[in-house]
Amino acid sequence: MTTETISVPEIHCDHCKTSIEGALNPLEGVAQATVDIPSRHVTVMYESDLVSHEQLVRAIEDQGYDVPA
Ligand SMILES: [Cu+2]
Repeated sequence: MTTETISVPEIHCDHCKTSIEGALNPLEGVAQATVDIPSRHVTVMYESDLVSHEQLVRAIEDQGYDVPA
């Protein structure tokens, strides 16, 4: 299991939290995705042989958020 923290500066409210968590948690290989609004971080626990960092980032970007490299 890999745990990664992804910075998403545009996170600002419960709506952001709901849409990002809702996009990540259903992905195969994601055990848990949690958005922390004050720090604007997404913490994801996942199986790296089932889902890649790039797929996680793409799922966040598909919700309309910029993920700085
Ligand atoms: Cu928001």
